[in-house]
Amino acid sequence: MTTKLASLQAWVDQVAKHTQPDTIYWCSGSDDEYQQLVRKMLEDGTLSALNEETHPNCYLHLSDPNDVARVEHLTYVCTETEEDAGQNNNWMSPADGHAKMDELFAGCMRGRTLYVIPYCMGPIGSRFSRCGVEITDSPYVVINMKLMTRMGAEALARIEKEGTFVKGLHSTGDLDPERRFIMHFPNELSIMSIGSGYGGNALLGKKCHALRIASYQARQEGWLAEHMLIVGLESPEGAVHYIACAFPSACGKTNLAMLIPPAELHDWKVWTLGDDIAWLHPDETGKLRAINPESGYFGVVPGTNPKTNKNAYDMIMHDAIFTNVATTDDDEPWWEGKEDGTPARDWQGRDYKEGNGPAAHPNSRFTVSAKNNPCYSNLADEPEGVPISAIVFGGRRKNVAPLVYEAKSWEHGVLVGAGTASETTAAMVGEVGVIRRDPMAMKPFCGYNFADYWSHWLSFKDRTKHLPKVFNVNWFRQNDDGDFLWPGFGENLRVLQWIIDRCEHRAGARETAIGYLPHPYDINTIGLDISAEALDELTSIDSVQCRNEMISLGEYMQSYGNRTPAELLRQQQKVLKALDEEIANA
Ligand code: GTP
Ligand code: SPV
Ligand code: MN
Repeated sequence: MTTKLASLQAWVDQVAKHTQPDTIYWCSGSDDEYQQLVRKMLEDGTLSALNEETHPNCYLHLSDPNDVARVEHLTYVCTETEEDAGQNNNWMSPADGHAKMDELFAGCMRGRTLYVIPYCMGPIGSRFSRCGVEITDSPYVVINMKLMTRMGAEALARIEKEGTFVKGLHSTGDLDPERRFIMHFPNELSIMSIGSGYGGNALLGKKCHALRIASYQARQEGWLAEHMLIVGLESPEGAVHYIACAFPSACGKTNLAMLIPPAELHDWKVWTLGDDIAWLHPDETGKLRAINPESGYFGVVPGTNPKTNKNAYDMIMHDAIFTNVATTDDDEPWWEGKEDGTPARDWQGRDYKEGNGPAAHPNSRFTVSAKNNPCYSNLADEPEGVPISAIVFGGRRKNVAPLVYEAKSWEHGVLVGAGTASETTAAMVGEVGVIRRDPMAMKPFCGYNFADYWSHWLSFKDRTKHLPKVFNVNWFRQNDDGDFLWPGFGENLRVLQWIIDRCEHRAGARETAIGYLPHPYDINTIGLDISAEALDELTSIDSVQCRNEMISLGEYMQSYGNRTPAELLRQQQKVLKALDEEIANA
């Protein structure tokens, strides 16, 4: 396979000349090709086979111990001016970015194979989908892209027809963190990534294309590219509502997207559309419609067990790639929170010893095709996507944020999204458990200035007649002993039920300064083991804490200077004033 598209051929030739690979291989995306690459990697030790009986077609990859998560400090957006990238991004001028990357890429593929991966983000036939080509020297990236995207011949055919595509150049380089960079050139629709073979740094269709480049394009073209799951919730009456939820990395998207209803809500059905990324477009009827650009999952392994997420647990029993998990004596994958088996070797391949830290890396991941998911929606391939009833923001907060509340308007909802803050997780390199601002869960992924991004969000007021309602959730409130107040996982459906009932104007709430909160009795707790005190705490707010939070949000938004939309600051002042009144009346 090669291509009849001259611009693509010219780019591949030029990259090959610069990086000096031994061989060039055009990926067809076939199952045979996948198996051949797996065999090659089993031979050279890049992969090892897991227990064939319990985990057919499952493989383990242990990455370099220095290369286990996204590297936000080495991720850059190269726009003409620094202002356009915004303080939410690291910036380099396009000229400097190119100079740096050209130097690092020179000769980097000597002795290696250059793989050309044509891919399509979104259903092949959808007008909302966008194509790209990733060039990589990592066969591990190729097999992951096969599971995560619509990759190969069909994508190439669409690229040749359209003539445009996002160019993604990737090399694992020498894995030295000093020579690792993930660089984006949004105006050129191009990405260059070197020095990492891990997840979001290397599978360029995902965060680099479908979020950073796509968010930049979406602003120019009037749509949204977001770090959101998409899930369909079918009530016992057969009505289906689709909701899109933006939670920061490792804060519960995959789990919510394939939730299993608790016994008391057994007559509800849950359908997964996507677990990480949503592309949202206003349609002709004034609704917001969503597609999932991906076709597989790169999900957090630790914590997955038959009680927390049976769908995910079953889904990764076959045809899955495990990265950085531990293994048992009989080569079954093992991780913290699996609640079955004992580790024999840890994620670095060493004999497991308790003093060496967790057996599986906290950011160990599974890669599987969405076809493995027992509740994959039959609308996931629908070219027009699904209409969204509610947008839900959330984060990991020990305190301050209640279990759930509803924003008072679209503009207020944008403030709620902009105010998302969350404890950091192992998904990125750095300290874990520190609260940081993560507006719309897009801090690592917005390809341009956040102030312009907030204006873009506000602009949907005029673009879209039937805007979704906006909510905020927090599954991670803790008591003084550090226990979670809310059981989470499947029980989260009880909160989603309230959200849907609010959309249908049939659930109660009380108005507070920060939005509409449920009374404790507005949440369906039939059969739920939760104390009245815990439920009271989950459904109440501390006005003084909220006021401090609002003040710090105001300072944060103003730190973006005069690009910050005045409307957002007006919304913040309004909430602040209401909180002052609440405190005065207390
Ligand atoms: P990314 O793939 O990094 O974007 O993450 P994600 O948002 O998809 O997070 P995921 O669903 O994989 O969850 C991350 C971690 O949070 C896992 O260890 C889960 O077990 C845990 N988790 C998910 N949902 C809940 C919940 O409702 N309650 C609690 N306590 N933990 C949860
Ligand atoms: C995230 O960090 O939000 C992920 C995992 O979804 S990665 O693909 O590595 O970015
Ligand atoms: Mn993510």
